[in-house]
Amino acid sequence: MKIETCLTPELISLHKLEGKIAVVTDVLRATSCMVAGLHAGIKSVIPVMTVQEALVYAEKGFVTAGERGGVKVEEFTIGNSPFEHMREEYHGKDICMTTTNGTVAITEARKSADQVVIGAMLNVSTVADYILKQGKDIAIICAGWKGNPSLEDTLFAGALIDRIIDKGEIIDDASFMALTQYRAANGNVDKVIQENASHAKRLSGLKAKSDLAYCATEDSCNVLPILKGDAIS
Ligand code: 3SL
Repeated sequence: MKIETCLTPELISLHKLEGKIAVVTDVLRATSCMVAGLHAGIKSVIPVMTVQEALVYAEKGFVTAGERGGVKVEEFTIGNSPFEHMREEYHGKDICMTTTNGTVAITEARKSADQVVIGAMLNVSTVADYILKQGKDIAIICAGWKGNPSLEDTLFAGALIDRIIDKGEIIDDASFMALTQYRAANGNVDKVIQENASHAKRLSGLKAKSDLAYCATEDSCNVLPILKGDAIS
């Protein structure tokens, strides 16, 4: 099993995803919302690129979710905090979601990957177990922030690689960097993110500080969201 890491969606054209499983992550906060929401009881999530596309789904009765600049889109039902996605009133519901980086990464990955799996710190071991069972080559696709790599997504890549490396082979420097960074965090992923990640600082300014600790928690949700057609479930 070969392991590679794409640090931002802008670099995706440098990776050949055909025949591979793409594990897409946006720890702060899009994929954490998906994982937390599906674990809590949401039925499915349709990721789209634009607010306009999501509003078309709203007309069909979908719950709409997401942000621009970290702030809930005014016309949407909910924003991009995992705590909103876990609310009981959305259990059993289909959600349409668009975010600045996370849904972009998913849209890019699905163009050529064999399969798209949604990963977050919240479900990293569940994703690792699945990857080990499949035994296929994988590409970890980090959402980053507007074209730049992000610390929290890189740490997720490292956390996943740490769990599968015994059965796999790293084939790029980004994967080695991610693994090294994760191991250097030495069990303090939450602290490392809160003290150093630029997006953590941004979210603290938006009064989303409680999301940070939650999204940095490893393995609180044993769900394996996979994109099937247009929907993640
Ligand atoms: O960029 C994204 O996809 C979002 O997760 C960003 S935010 O955390 O909601 O600001």
